[in-house]
Order: sequence, then C-alpha cells, then structure tokens
Amino acid sequence: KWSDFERSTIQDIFAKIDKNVVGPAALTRCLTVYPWTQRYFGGFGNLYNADAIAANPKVAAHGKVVLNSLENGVKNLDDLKNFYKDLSVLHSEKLQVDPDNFKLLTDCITVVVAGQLGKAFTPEVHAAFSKFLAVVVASLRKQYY
Ligand code: ZNH
Repeated sequence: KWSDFERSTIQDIFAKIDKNVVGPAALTRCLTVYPWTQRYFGGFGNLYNADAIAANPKVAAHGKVVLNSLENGVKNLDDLKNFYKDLSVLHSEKLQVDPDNFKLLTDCITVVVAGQLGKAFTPEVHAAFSKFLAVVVASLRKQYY
C-alpha cells in the first residue's frame, strides 16, 4: 500500500531531520499546548510551565525514545500493525493513555518536522509523512477495545 515515492520520502525525512531535536521539541509542544497530556507523566517531575517542560531532561529523553520508535517503524513499513502491537498493548493496558492523544503528539511532530525541513516539506512530502503517522497511530490504537 506504499508507493515508491512514499517509501523513499518517509525514509528521506528520517535521514534529514535531527531526531534528538525533533523528539524533545515535539513532546514539549504537545505537553504545552495540550496540557491534559501531562497527566501520564507524573513521574517526570516539574512540568509547571512551557519553560520547565522544555528544560525537563526526562521530557527530552522520552521525546527521543518516541522518535527512535518511529524510525524503527520506518524499517517495518509493510508490517506496522505487528511492529506496534506490543507498544499498543503497553499504552492501552499499562499506561492507559487515551488513544486520541496519539494524534495530538503526531500533529506536533509534523509541525516540528515541517520547521526543520523548510522548503523541502512540500505538499507531497507532507501527505506521505501524514500517511505514515496515521498508520502508526492506527497501529497503536489496534489493541484498544
Ligand atoms: Zn508513548 C512509553 C512510543 C505516544 C505516554 N512510548 C513509550 C515508549 C515508547 C513509546 C517506545 C517506551 C516503551 C518501553 O519502555 O518499553 N508513544 C510512542 C509512540 C507514540 C507515543 C511511537 C506516538 C506516535 N505516549 C504517546 C502519547 C502519550 C504517551 C501520546 C501520552 C500523552 N509513552 C507514554 C508514557 C510512557 C510511554 C507515559 C512511559 C514513560 C516512562 O515511564 O518512561
């Protein structure tokens, strides 16, 4: 279900972005503009305001974990449902994350990636990246019922 253009574009995006910047920036943005997402990160310490969130080392570390997971997803494009099965169970049963939040975080990732790619983030690139994130989110939702 992926065209050659989509495959190469998605791979290309991950080759171009700085994951160690995108992950922390996207998670910081999510926790700041959708403050109810903070409830899952009680163990992360001070999330008192935007500056505190941006400076929080646990937020930064977790942002990198999420981006790494997405990069590994790119290597499993044809089997994303399976690849994210365990993580779906974890988020559903153990972490009990409301799955609507996946979309909020991936939207933040899109905004930050767009900022890093600048002109290279054409409408076609945006569409391919959105499709990738949508399939990841659908895969993460899979074990919820
Ligand atoms: Zn999540 C965790 C991924 C979203 C919350 N995550 C996690 C991990 C990973 C992930 C890889 C690790 C695991 C282990 O350790 O095993 N996520 C992810 C992805 C996504 C997500 C890919 C999308 C895209 N999350 C999310 C959201 C939320 C979350 C939206 C909320 C809001 N996670 C979470 C938590 C955790 C996780 C809370 C745990 C952390 C700690 O504790 O450290």
